[in-house]
Amino acid sequence: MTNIQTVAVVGLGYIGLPTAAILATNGINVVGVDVNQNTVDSVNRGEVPFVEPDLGVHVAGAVSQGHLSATTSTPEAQAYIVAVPTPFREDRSADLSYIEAAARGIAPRLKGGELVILESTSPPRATRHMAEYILGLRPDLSLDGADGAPVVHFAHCPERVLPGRVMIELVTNDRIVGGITAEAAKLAKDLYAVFCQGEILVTDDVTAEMAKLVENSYRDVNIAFANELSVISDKLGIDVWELIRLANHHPRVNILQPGPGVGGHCIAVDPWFIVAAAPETSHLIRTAREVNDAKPEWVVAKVREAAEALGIQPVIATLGLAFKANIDDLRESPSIGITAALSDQLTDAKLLVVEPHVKALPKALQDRSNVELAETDTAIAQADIIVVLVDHDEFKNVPPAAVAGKTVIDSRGIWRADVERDLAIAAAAAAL
Ligand code: SAJ
Repeated sequence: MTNIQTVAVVGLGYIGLPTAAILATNGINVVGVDVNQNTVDSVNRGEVPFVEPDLGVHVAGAVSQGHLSATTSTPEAQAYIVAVPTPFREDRSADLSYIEAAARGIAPRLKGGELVILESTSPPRATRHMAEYILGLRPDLSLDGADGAPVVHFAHCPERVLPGRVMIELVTNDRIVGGITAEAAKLAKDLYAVFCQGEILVTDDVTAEMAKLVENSYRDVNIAFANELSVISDKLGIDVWELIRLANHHPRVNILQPGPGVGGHCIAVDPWFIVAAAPETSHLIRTAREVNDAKPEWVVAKVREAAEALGIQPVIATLGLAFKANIDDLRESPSIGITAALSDQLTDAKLLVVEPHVKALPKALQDRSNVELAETDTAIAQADIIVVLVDHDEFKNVPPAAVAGKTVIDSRGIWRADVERDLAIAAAAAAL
């Protein structure tokens, strides 16, 4: 049982807001803090500023019950959860400036006895850096009570929820809780037990930081394997999705799916934190990043070849801008770079960009005379070349006859993986 009744969640993004909402719907009094006034205003109206299934219901419920509110300045609280971005800099080391800004907001509010949790995905020792930073601003407080100074408890509790399934996974996933001290870990464990039904595993802060990075690197390495197979298969003239489907019938083989590259704010970023921490020894992790980062260029080259083969100034429909299926999150999305490169390289082509989850083109694609946002049906009907970049359900449901006779470059295998659909497309093409 936790004694904590008031929590301030600093950073109301894809992780902070769901965490604030789930704590609040479980009876904790939560104040969300964000530098963006629009985010604060929308949360106070009970609205969610981005797409995440079920989050809206939680936020609206928590706000109307009076358990959740938002503000731009950090209030006093018994516990603080920091969920701010940790991007990487040009040299691929982690940028901790958002954590430091959050720490500057928290430090003046502390009296001693509080728990400060870092949830942001962080390089090894970031939690210690945050603790030292706060105690540097507040030398009257301490980590361990030396000289009788009041203690502040620090822990790292990485989130592992999958965008698109956040409200389910927040409750059901096992959770790692790493304390700088054993007492900090215990306090954090008790707080997460308010809503987490999975196992809560206790360790130290640095192991918890690495566990999170390792999980995402594991996935990156495995996606790189699938992406490399897709390039090899193309050279050999075989269908990689058929190949993977067959290989995965082996009881100990489970190959992931190739795509146009790896996007999102986690898997494309976190492995670099490991490489930066141990550059001499992170061969496989670095190579996986390079393989995945090279995939968008390969897709662009495929489209250019197809355009040359057609010998016309083609209309190209690019399906999807999000970094993965059925979400509106465009962060680090390979589709954006691919679409921008096609616009730069195929200046005579017309690009019809389809993304059912956004109302406007992102900045990188605005003000380009050969790019416009279009509906799925219109783009497919007008296109000579269809490039599938995201496996949104809306694209999966396109009837086979609609794409018959067109050149399809399907980086996600949404149509090619389905043999029956292939046959239906062939039949529709034969009937043309
Ligand atoms: N992707 C593929 N092939 C696959 C699987 C994914 O190309 O077989 C691509 C996706 O299209 C996307 C990228 O990889 O561009 C990442 O997508 P994802 O669904 O694998 O992961 P994220 O980034 O949405 O969420 C990950 C999750 N981590 C793991 O699965 C180990 C999630 O649990 C973490 O909480 C999240 O990162 C995070 O916040 O770190």
